This record gives sequence, structure tokens and C-alpha cells, in this order.
Amino acid sequence: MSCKELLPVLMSVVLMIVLPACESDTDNPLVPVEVESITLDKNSFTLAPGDSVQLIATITPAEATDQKITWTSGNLCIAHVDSNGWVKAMAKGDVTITASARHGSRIAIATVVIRCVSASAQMIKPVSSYKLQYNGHAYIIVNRPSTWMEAAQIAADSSGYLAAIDSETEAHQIERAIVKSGFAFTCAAPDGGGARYLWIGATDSHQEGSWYWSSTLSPGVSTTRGPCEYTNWGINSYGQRIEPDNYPSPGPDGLVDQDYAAIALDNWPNGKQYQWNDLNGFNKLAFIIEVERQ
Ligand SMILES: [Ca+2]
Ligand SMILES: [Ca+2]
Repeated sequence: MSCKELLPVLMSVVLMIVLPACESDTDNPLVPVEVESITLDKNSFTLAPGDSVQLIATITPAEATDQKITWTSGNLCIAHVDSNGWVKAMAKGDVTITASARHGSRIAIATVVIRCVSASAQMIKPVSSYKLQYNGHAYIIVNRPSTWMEAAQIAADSSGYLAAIDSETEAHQIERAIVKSGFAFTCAAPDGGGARYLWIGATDSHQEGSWYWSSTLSPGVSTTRGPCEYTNWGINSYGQRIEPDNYPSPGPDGLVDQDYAAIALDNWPNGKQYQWNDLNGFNKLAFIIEVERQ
């Protein structure tokens, strides 16, 4: 066989050796497969406050090496989302939930509308509330066990907000309303020394340690009224102010901060009756609504 005849034979032998090696590269687990896109099973949906739904994210291609998905809520006051895509509606409003992959370079967004379609929209029964008028405002003591978010929603549905206490005089009027209501309150907070409490409108859920009065005067609109200039946080028997202490306590998905204020009806280790404590917002407590009369 001449050199000319031998060349094609040699070429085919070389290709037979090289080609399988090239093909095997695509299956090599050491070569990363990049995420091209991420999609959600729902792009928009409606929930009632307190309801939950799971979003399912799909990464393309399915064999992408980095399968990590990060979930974020555009407004934690309106909805929370956990690491598995479970969305929990907290209060009325519109919010976007974002699933991101490939370190945030690929995202998918769902719009969630939260509105009252459940029992939380029902009007307060007179039997469970007591109203006191003071300085052009009405204070309504509602003896219905509710989370802080549920209480804030009921306050908004009543054209008011959870009580915002701006002075010692106003604090005393509220104490008077609590006493005159005659209710036998039974709702205690395990993370508040086991004392009984009523929710008021102060929260530091926007920024830890920065306490604001919440305001939900208009349905679907959640804003703040301003920083808490007057406060009445608990003082222990040694005269030390321990509260607000942001003591972590169990929530539905693990430990949560204490981001919502309540008035104590009993003494507790860090304070006395009618002083304030920051509590886990998932406690089911009675509450005080303030309504401005025009
Ligand atoms: Ca806090
Ligand atoms: Ca506390």
C-alpha cells in the first residue's frame, strides 16, 4: 500500500479514536451546565390574609448544574415567602414574589393580590367590642383572639388602625377603656412571660429596633404614621428597661423576632401592668382599634 492509499485509512483510525473522546465531553459531569431560564407555575393569583400557597419554579435545562433557587418578597408586610416557595399572605395589598437562579441572573416574577375574601372581612360583633370616645377619637377594645396582622386588618376594615399612643394622657384613656370594657381577657403570650396582652399599632417589622405606628386607614393601603415618640416599654423591678428585647420565639416556620407591641394586662418579669412589650406577631391576642372621627 502506497503512502497516498494509506493516508485515508490513517485518518479514519485517528477520527475513530478522537470522536468518542469529544462526544464524552458533553456527558462529563465536570463541565457545568448553565441555567438558561426559570419559570413559575403561576404568574398572578389572589389570596386572603392568612392564606398560603406554594409557587413551583422550574429551571431550564433540567440538568443545569446549579439548581439553587432564591425566593424574595417585594414587601414583607404584605406577604412572606419561604425557601420552598410557600407564600403566606400577611395583609391587604399587591406584592411581587421573585424566584431567582444562577446567582440572580435569571429571575421569574409572580404578582400576588391580597384582599379580604374570608371571614376577616366580617364586621366586629358588638358583643366582643367596647368603644370609648376621647379627644375626637374612638377607641374600640376588641376581645377577639387575633394575630397582629389579623388585628391590623380588622382595624383597617373598621376604617381605623391599631391604637397609636402619642402621650401619657392617651395611654391613660386606653387603660380606662380596657377597665370599663369589663372583658375577662384570657389571651396570654408565652413569649411575654405568660402575661395577658392587647395588641397596639407599634411595629419594628420594617427595620429592627426602629419602632413606628402602623396605619391602614384605607383598604389595601399600608403605611406608617410615624416613629413612636411616646413609649411605655416594660421596666423591671430593678428599674431597668429591658423591653423591647426582640426575644426570638417559635413561629409557623421557625423562630421569629418580636416585632409587634402589646399592652400588658398583668405584671411580667420585665414589666408591669399597662406597660408595653414587643411580642411575636403570631400570638392570638385581643386588640385596640383607634378611629378618627371627622
Ligand atoms: Ca423587633
Ligand atoms: Ca419582648
